[in-house]
Amino acid sequence: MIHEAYLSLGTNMGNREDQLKEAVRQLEEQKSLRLLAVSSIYETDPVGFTDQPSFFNIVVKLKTSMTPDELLAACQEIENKLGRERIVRWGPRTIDLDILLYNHDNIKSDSLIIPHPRMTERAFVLIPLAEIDTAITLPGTSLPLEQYVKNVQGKEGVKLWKTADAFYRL
Ligand code: A4P
Ligand code: MG
Repeated sequence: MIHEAYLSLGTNMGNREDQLKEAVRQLEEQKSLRLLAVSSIYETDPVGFTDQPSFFNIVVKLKTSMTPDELLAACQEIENKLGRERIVRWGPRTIDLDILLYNHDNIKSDSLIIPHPRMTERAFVLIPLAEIDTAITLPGTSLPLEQYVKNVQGKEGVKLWKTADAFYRL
């Protein structure tokens, strides 16, 4: 079975563009996964723990035969390879990969919640996601993504930093 998923990637340590590029490259190298789209890079004000440097955020869309748990493991392996250290929850990180959506599934296990529970409150997720796919709806709702983007707070803290074309060619 082939599944469609969206990931959110964020980093606020070191060379942020290089970290994103390397993470996307490592996703592309996965055998059972194909990237369909990569958003532009947005420079974003930190949300949650605000006393930390600004982030670079992107969203990617992919097709995969992996189960959600396998996809999470692949994401965590990439985080580990790129030297992610977990020091402060919501704090600075070399790279964070979160699964936003997996088909139209609602998943709740000890290790995984999909859709990502905070995605609809986060402009740094919704804006790059809408750039890839304005028309998608979230599981359990009929509201188009555009509507969430319209309502979300903190859009002024999300600024286009590099266009998708200039950042990464699939
Ligand atoms: N987990 C559960 N659901 C998921 C999912 N859908 N995708 C579990 C990925 N992981 C999921 O994550 C902790 C655990 O969440 C994992 O072991 C997995 O089993 P983590 O990545 O180790 O820890 P974290 O990233 O510190 O926590 P979390 O909850 O991912 O943090 P958030 O909520 O993603 O916040 N501000 C800006 N501007 N840009 C950012 O990218 N990121 C955060 C991180 C805060 N502020 C930010 C940004
Ligand atoms: Mg995370």
